[in-house]
Amino acid sequence: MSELVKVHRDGNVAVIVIDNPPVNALKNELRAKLVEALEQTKSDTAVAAVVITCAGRTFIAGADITEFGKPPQRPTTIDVIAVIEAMGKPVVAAMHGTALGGGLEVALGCHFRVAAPGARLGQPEIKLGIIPGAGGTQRLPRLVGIEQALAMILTGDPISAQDALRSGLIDEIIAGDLAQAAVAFARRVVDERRPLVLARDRQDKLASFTGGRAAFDELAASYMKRGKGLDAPRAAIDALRWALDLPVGEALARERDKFLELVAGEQAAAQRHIFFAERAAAKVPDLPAGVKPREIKRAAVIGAGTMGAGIAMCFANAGIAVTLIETSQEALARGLDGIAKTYKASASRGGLSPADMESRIALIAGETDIATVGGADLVIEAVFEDMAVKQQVFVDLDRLAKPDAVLATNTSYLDVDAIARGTQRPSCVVGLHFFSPANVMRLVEVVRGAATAPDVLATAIAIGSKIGKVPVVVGVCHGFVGNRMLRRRSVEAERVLLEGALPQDVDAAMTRFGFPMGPFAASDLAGIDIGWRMRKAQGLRAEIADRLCELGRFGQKTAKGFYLYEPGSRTPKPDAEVERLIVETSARLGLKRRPVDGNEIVERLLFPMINEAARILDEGVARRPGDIDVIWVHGYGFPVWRGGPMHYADNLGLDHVRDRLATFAAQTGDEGHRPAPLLARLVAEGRGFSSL
Ligand code: T1G
Repeated sequence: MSELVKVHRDGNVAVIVIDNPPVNALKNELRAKLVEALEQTKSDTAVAAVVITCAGRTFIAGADITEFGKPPQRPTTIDVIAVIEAMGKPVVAAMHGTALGGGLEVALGCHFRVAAPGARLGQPEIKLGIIPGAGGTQRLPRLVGIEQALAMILTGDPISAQDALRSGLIDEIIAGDLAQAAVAFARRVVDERRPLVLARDRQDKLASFTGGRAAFDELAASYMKRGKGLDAPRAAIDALRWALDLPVGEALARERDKFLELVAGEQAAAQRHIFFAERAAAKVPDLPAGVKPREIKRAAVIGAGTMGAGIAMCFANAGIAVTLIETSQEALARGLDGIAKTYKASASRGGLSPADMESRIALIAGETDIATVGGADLVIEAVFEDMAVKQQVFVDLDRLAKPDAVLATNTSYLDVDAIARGTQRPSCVVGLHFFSPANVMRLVEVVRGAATAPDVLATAIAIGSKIGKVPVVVGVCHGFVGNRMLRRRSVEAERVLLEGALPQDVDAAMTRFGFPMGPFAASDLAGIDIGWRMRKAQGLRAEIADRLCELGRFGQKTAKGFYLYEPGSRTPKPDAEVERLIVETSARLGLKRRPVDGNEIVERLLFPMINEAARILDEGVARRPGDIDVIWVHGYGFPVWRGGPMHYADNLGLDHVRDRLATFAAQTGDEGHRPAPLLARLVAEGRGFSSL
């Protein structure tokens, strides 16, 4: 056959082995070879059954995403499945690793499915802005029922082999040699003359959904909540409804049309961009080849505040023992209580089994003696955002931590090099900037200091992935990448308030754009006083925000900020007192208020930060525009279906961004709006950020 597809016989069973590293993606050539192998084994009368399996670390992890956006080539995955369904002899899919997307759809086309105990099976297409396009929306519900299919397709999250067996997705879990046992399974099927029932012809599971349209819509609505602005969730729900309402052939055709429409769309292109940018962000081209990360068996976190506690949970969630260290028993108890409460809440929502909860809590040890860092391979400092306080902690860590420990700071803004210089081992110091809530937000900015050793950097990236985060390597500057850009947005948000908008106008425009929350509601949630204290320390002033803080309005924690909050409520309510304060401040500053529409608000808040990003790229603080997109999507709620600020700017056209910035510069007199050299250069050359 070929290296991609090999066929060997085991008695009367033919074994088709797919081998397309790293993840056996179903690329054009592979599909053609697979059809060839199937046709060959179909016509071979000595072959009574066929097993499809994969070499390497995983079963087929889906279609080849790099082929999307290009004209589809035959045979398609649908063609492959049609050949399987017409084989006239049992075909068994033997799955290990991650059977995903088109890979699971191929298995759904087989007569039987077996899996290794550690296998995970899923339809993650929704995470790429598409729906399953090779029958998954029709065959999956026929095997597992509508509820399970809705959950798998609308979340895109894989299920375990055990759940797959329980739900009827697979016929058997096989420990040991998968291919061999799959051959034995196939032989049993032949010997027992088991009927060859195709998933597409099954009705029993669909019929068991007796709730009717109302129940389906109610179930579907619960998934729509999380898909704000996304086209794919709506399409996936329609497709699953077709499974209930339409003959399978017609439903499959409609699924295909919808898939082709979505895959050619801007949202899917943006989400593909983020998929590949996430993987690129962890790559550091100038790291010497063969650099090995240090092994992290035990971690320690200094500071049990909101961030420290969340960071400790990340390690426990990944099965890594962690010591949470505080200066006092009270502070430590507060941190540990918060962690227990968070786990209990998750368990009560069914997000965690009681056993898992207990085992994670057991992995977190509390201490008030900083000397206990001596046992840790990685120490993360998460104390108050003050340089002197942080430097003192690092002097202690330098003295107490073991010689090969990695020392990380969770600072959000401060100079990692200055922190490192306070130690005798600056090469062991790196920034690990988590985002609040640290146990939820997927982003970690890995801040590479001037002295950070290659293996320390490699360790920071590896541990970031291990604890389920998306690590993005950035350089040292005030606020690194994300917060440096955020500051541009915050300054501009204040400005449009003074020029004529109100907090609710700005937040409405930004949530319409796709952010989960507007800047002023977000500021109230985090606490306006955090920025206030920082500005005071830097001698800076934000007219409105600082005035609110002087009035004791710190946000949700004082039930007053940019908005009012009813007791026990987190719903922001516009406040006439704030409006009065804003109007008076405009008058005091001699500014004539004017209407500021939603589109201008979006451009005023995003373009200056995109411009700042161009400076950040020019300085090398970020290596790729895609890194910046990943940072904003996973750290700041930038809508994934817009692909991040740099991808969004390219879609708009950089000349438009440049021209608007020039207008803003004239309007505000702010030099920061002058188009950055890189932006001007790209426009002059007719290029986009994606060309970098
Ligand atoms: N196509 C092309 N390349 C892929 C790929 C894919 N499906 N999956 C991974 N890669 C590349 C990836 O870019 C990286 O490359 C390398 O493989 C290792 O990946 C018809 C239309 C399988 C869980 O969405 O979720 O099927 O950076 O670093 O952490 O209805 O990859 O080394 O150059 O992520 O071990 C559905 C996507 C497609 C699964 C492994 N499938 N992949 O994670 O390795 S749509 C997916 C993953 C579809 C059908 C529809 C993960 C993984 P490089 P990695 P990993």
